[in-house]
Parts: sequence; structure tokens; C-alpha cells
Amino acid sequence: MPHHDFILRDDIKDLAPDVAQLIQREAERQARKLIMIPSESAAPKAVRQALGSVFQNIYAEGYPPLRMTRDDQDLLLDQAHQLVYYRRYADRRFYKGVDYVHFIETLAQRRAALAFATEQIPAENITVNVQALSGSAANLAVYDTLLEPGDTLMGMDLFQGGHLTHGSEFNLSGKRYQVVSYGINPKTGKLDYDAMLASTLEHRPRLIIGGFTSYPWAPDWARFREIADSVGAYLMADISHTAGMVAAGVHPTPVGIADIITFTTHKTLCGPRGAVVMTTDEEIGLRLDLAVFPGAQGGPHTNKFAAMAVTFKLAQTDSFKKLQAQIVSNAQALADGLTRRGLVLAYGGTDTHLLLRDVGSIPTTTGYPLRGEMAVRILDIAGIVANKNTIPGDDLTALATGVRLGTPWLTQRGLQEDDMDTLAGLIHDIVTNIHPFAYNSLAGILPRGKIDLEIFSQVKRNVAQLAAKAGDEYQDDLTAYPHFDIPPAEEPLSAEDPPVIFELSGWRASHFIQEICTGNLS
Ligand code: DSN
Repeated sequence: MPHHDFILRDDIKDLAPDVAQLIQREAERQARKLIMIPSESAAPKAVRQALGSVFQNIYAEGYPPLRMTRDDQDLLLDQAHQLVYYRRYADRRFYKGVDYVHFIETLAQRRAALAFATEQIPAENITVNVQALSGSAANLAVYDTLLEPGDTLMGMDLFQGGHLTHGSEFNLSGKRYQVVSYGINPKTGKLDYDAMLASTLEHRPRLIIGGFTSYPWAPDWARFREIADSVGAYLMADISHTAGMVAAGVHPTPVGIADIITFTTHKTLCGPRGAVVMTTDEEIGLRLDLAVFPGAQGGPHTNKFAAMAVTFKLAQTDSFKKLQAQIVSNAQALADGLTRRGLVLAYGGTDTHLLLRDVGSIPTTTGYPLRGEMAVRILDIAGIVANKNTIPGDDLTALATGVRLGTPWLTQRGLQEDDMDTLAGLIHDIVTNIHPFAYNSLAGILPRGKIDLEIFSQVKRNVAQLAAKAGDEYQDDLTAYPHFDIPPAEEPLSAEDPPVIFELSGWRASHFIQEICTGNLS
């Protein structure tokens, strides 16, 4: 082998053992913890093989031939037929060497259309773009297609479940366009369509965005359409969170109702990190293509096309449909388990893959309120991974009082309704036993929380058991402290046990004591 060749062929374990080890640790973390971030899922091995394939090496600025984007799957895969065109005619790519990229991109597009086609809207009527690098880029490209700077767009209030790109002041969407938000009716916990209509008539947005990141109820797409039509607005559906459930037919589809649909492919779809934009309006589709490339980005990630072509094939299988139905049943079982134990859910429940616990409503012994951040930090150390989230009533992200929980990943690992009930018990044991307090640091007053070690250790052991029961492809040896630390069950301390004495000195001793003790000893 020529000397210079080593770098192409050697294994990551030899070339960068530190990186290989971190990958192995992350794989172990994913196996040993119960991941309940609703926007995360495990991409199947076949999807990751496609992502790691040699398509990664290729630039393909431009688009595949329009002709191929209209061919059905059989003709698309007739390689001899397609290569004749490739060799004979110029196409819409800026670089050559894209013989097989044409196949893989159009296959991803066609399979995406097949996965989302309905009885009324066949795949050939759906135009698909798979190039946007991720969901935010896809949404911004849609705005660039349909709006002029300064136009008004309407989206769900960020504090009630909207996404950053639906008009947050910190995002380009909120800086470039006028933003009007809609929200829920606090009495019902559900989206207030009447108020949305009134606001639409008043502000006359040019674009209405339906779709949410942390609102747990299914949208009424026909109602969204009616409201958009009342002022001639475009309707965009951002179904990033629910795309897997939509493809499986267990969640309402906006296909045939919305003018344009965006979604990421790595959430309930369980595919690569990427995004799709779909429309049944071919003219909008062509303009959207230009807004993505060259409007917003250069070369697409062609390895992602390969991973999407695998993902959308899997999304049409019966086992994927069963998985998505089970994700929803599991979320409902979790919601029931939490409510039965007296915990309050923001929005009152769920009919999707996610729910929000209102931790601010939990009575505490210290007089300080429990915040989402404290709850999710302690849950994470116990082995349950979730994120803090604003819920209706919150007005500061940092002090969010919601905890967002989702069931996609655990359902992929085979957990079912009875496991969700066990999990509800473990979550309950953690969040109802946190003692919030305020830590007077040099940076100011910081909200913190403490929990009794016995309760915490017991939950951690039970989480480890549940994670071991759940399926996973992780095969390597299990690591111990400092990476993973499962406390052994210990005999409780008895009066005969010798006391342990700590001697503390120094100017920060009182800070330290205040930090480690629930009582005010300082
Ligand atoms: N960050 C995603 C989520 O977790 O919902 C949305 O982009």
C-alpha cells in the first residue's frame, strides 16, 4: 500500500482513538439512559450506513433533471435508461460526476412523496425538495419564497409551543418580517381558533404557519385553511415533530390542505438530520428550489439524500406504522400515569408523542418554586433525559416551569404502556421530592434544587433496570464511574454506625455548606 494511502483506509480506533472512545461513550449513554426528548429518536443502522457512505464526498450544486423528478420509482431505478440521458444531455447541476447523485436525490424525493401521498393527492402531484440543510433553513427558504421583507407572518406563540423560526425576535424570521402570534385558550388548554381568526382579520398576515414544537394536541388543518383563506394568506404546515405520525396515518395530514409543508427528518421520522419541503403547487416548488439553492446555500449534503431514501422506504412499512401508533399510545399512558399520581399537565393531556409537565404547580417544602431547569438536571442525573420548556403563563425562558417529555425513542426500544406507568412513577418520585432553594453566588441568586439521596438512588437503580430491559444495539462492556454511576442498594444507616465527621475551613466554607445542605446552616 503506498504510504500516503494510510489516511484513507485506517480505522478511527487507530487514527483518532480519543474520538472513537467518545463515540463509544455516547452510544453507551444512549443505551443506559431513558431519552425522552420528543424531537430525538434513534436513526436505524441502515440510515447511518447511508449517512456514512461515499456520497459524503460529493458536491452536487444544482438539482437533478426535472424529467427524473417526475419519473416513477421503477423508471427512476432503471439505471441503463437514466444513464443514457445523463451521458447525452446537459442538466441542472453545476458539477459533473453526479451520475449516481441524480438517482439518490430523486429516489429520496419520490419516496418522500410516496410516504406522504394520500388517497386524494398521489405522489406524482407532490413536489419535494430534500436539500435544505435542516428545519430552520427550510422554513427560512419558504419565507423567502412567499414573502417580501416587512410582510406579516403569523405563528404560534413561542412560549406556548411555537418554534424559533415561527417569528421569534431572536431569529431572522422575527427580524425580517412583522410577526403576529396566536395561542391557546387558557380555559381549555387548546388552540384558540376563534381568537386566531379575529387576529387574522385584524392583522391580515400574508402567511400563517401551523405546527408546533411543544404543544401536545393535533392541529385542525381544515380550520387553519379556512382562517388563511379569510384573508387570502398562504398556509404553511411545519410538521417537523409529527412527520412520522403523519406518514403513518396516525396524525392529521396537511397534504392537500396547506400550500407548503416543511419537516425535519430526524424526529418522529427516525431519519438523518435534515429537512424536506413539499408542495402540491409546482410553481411554488420551483421558486422554493431557487430559494434553497442558490438563495440560501451551496452544495447539498448528498449522503443525507441516501439516508432519506432509506428512511422514506422504511416509513412506508407496516412496522413503522405500528411504531408510530405505539408512540402515541405510550404518550397517553405516560400522561395517565402522571395525572393519576397527582401531577399537573400543561394543556391538560396529549394526543401526540409529547406532553408537558407543569412543575411550577408542585408544592414545595422550602417556599421556593420548582423550575424546569432544576427538574431536568436532576432527572438527567437519575437517567431520564428531558428538556425544560416554557408553558402558558411563563414569560422568561430561563425560568420555564415546564418539562417536555416525549415517547418516540423509548417506543423504538420496545417499551410499552405498562413501562410508561413505571416511568411515570419514577418521574413523580423525582419531581415531588426536589427541595428548591436559592444559591447566593457571586453571579447573583441562582435557583437550585436538592433531593434526598436515598430517593434519588432508588430511582436511579430503577431507571437503570428499565433501560437494561429496553432494546438497544449497544454491545460493548459497560463503563463505571465517572461516566456512569449506578449506586448499589445499601443497608440504611443504623444508630450503631459510626458518625462521619467533615472538617471544613476557608472563606468559602459557608457557601459550600449552604450549597450541600437543604437546611439553612450557614
Ligand atoms: N429543537 C427542536 C425541538 O426540540 O423541538 C425544534 O427544532
